[in-house]
Amino acid sequence: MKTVFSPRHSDHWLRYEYSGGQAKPCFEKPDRVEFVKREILNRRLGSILLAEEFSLDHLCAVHDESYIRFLQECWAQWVKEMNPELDAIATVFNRQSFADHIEPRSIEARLGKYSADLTAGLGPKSWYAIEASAHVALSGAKQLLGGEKAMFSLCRPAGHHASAALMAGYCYVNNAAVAAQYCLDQGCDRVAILDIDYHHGNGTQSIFYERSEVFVASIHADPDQEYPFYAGRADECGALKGLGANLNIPLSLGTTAWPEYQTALQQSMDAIASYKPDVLIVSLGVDTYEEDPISHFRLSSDDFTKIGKQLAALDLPSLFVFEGGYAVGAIGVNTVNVLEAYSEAV
Ligand code: OKP
Ligand code: ZN
Repeated sequence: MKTVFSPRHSDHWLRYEYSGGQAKPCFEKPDRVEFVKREILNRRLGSILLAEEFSLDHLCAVHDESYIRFLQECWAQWVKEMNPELDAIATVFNRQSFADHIEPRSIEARLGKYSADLTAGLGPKSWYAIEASAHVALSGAKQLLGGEKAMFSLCRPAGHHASAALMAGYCYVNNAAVAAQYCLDQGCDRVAILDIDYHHGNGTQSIFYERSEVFVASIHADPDQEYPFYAGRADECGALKGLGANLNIPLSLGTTAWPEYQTALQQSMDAIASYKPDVLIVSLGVDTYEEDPISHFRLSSDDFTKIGKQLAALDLPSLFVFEGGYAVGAIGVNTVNVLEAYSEAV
């Protein structure tokens, strides 16, 4: 399996993340994808291609133009109005609707308008990494439509918490959604997205919630007890034309190990098989790992091999898009275990 990568990912890094009333060093750091890249080379998974450039239109096909403009302009405005020594991060949120139609002037107000929470900030060059990450996903999709059986887009930053006009949970542009929309624009009739990151892919769900051409399935920690908290319940099945095209499988924190996970994976695969998509996009997070520092599932490194093998049974052209995973010592092994087992089984 070939991988697409961009060195520009390292333009994005933040000083702190906030949780439990505290500023802490970031779990989401540039090392993550460097470790994955190294393991791909060590295990000879396949060649590593550099991302191609794409028009911004592909990002605006799933995101509001005003939001993309905000991502581009944020840092320069933050430097003028706030403190260039600190990360650009929201402090106020519009939870009423009086000014919803207004593009705010000040950067504090714009940050609040386009942030769902305090888990996504911007640094001096973050936009360049965000754009490159979307290009990594688009390049993978292009290769797939060009005839590759499977591709890995080694995206960073991740995307699955980003919705049409909100950044959240380390995510800015929804790379998997951009790739899915690209596949439709290039002639696919139906695309399935399977999100196996530990956290619910609330951004992806919201982008396609009312549409039938994209089936979205997610297996994740029960939002009753885990981020993103406000989405990911089993009764969220899609709406309007998208009714029936969204599947959530929440699993319990602490107790979910391979037997429970395998059953959920098979259930999501059966639903995808009956949807009969032209292509499958897998939002691949490996934060389901037992030693992940922010997550609470119990998958072992060997279980990731089983995931790859099981997914191969769908026998669909598949684009793997990288999402989360924070146990950097094992992030490469776990990710390549999925991809290698998939390649060997198809
Ligand atoms: C991104 B991805 C809650 C802290 C929230 C944000 C997690 C973002 C995960 N106590 N942490 O899906 O791996
Ligand atoms: Zn995650």
